[in-house]
Amino acid sequence: MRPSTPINPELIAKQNARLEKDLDADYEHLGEVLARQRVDLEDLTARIQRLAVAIPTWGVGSGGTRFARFPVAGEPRNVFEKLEDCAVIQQLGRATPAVSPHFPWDRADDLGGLREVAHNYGLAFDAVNSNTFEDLPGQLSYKFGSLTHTDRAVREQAIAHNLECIEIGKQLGSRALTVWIGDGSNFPGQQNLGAALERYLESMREIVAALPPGWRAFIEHKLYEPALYSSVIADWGTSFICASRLGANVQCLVDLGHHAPTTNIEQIVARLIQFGKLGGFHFNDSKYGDDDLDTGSVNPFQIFLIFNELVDAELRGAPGFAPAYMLDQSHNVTDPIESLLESATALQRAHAQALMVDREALRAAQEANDALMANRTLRAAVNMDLEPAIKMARKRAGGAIDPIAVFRASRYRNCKASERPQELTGKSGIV
Ligand code: LRH
Ligand code: MN
Repeated sequence: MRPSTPINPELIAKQNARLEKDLDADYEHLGEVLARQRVDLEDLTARIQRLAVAIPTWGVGSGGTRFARFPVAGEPRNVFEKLEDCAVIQQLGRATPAVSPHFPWDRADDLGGLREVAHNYGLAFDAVNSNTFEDLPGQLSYKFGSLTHTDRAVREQAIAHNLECIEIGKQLGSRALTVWIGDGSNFPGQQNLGAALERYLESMREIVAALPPGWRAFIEHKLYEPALYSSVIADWGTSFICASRLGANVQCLVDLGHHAPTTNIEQIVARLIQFGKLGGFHFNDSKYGDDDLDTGSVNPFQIFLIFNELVDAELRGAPGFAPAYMLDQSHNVTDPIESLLESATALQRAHAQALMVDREALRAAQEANDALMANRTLRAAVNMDLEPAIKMARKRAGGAIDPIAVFRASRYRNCKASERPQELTGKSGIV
């Protein structure tokens, strides 16, 4: 059954028709350039088409900071409207066939209906995200933590929520649970650092024990925020040790914004691949902290260096290599749909450039300690203009050659603005 399409397919066809001739010429030229490097453009384009990224449901709404939130007109008010917006991103960009939901933000009484709606949009559910960093009315508070709280009753509440997320995920066809906790402390001495981690492991054992066969649990580390002195799962090392202790189906999730600014994240990725513990990513970009900016908008070279490690692992068949690629961004000043379209393309671009790395030459330069030639070999790939291949991959998959132009021409945002009246809450916070 053809997925239902929020954007009129004729508009995509009309816009593509105007751009096709130039694209074909650019594509042919790129083919000649790559042929001289013994690279088959058709093979590259096919590999670009195979990259699948999941959209965070919370990303199609406007983000915010602790100071304020400026909602975009017509932002989605429930999970069904979020799926509709995710379907626009998939229809135009053809790189995001899955969504990563967050509970209770995406709660729905009819989960079967939710799964069907997603299916009708051609969308599957990637990892479900639990939420034990916000209080719900009538619940014990997570003010002093959740899975690591000193009070067993609070830990049990947090464990039960994660088990509920697994149950929801099973009904949605998901096969992974992402566990990020904000647990930690704001003062030296406030928390017994060792005991807190012991409580974490004790709680996670109960959650991991409830994972259905074939499921994975992703541990997401974060240096700071909301805890401002110590976070229980602050870095990849802690995440790695816990994942190693908790079982083969427990892996580490790397959110790019969860590291100190100068951290060498591509090396963390290489380490996690080496030891079979790379579960997946929350891609975004940042300048200072967990800024959740658009992927590739600040430091596109870093995304390329990460994909350089991923492609290397893919080509050498690294054992247990099956990372989940997900975005996790917060859009404060752009249209979330446009930002997510551009971010998915940024991942396609980094992946394509990493596929262009002459790995034989790189390995030879590395073995010969020819630092300049090694670095030059990488930069040669990142300096390649592979846009014709990325556009052709999109067009051949039924998408728009220029998704942003089609999105704007569709006036989708305008019609949602009238369709989805907003009650201005004026409250701050990321969602
Ligand atoms: C924490 C985080 C986590 C999500 C939340 C929306 O900073 O990255 O992945 O649960 O953002
Ligand atoms: Mn994240």
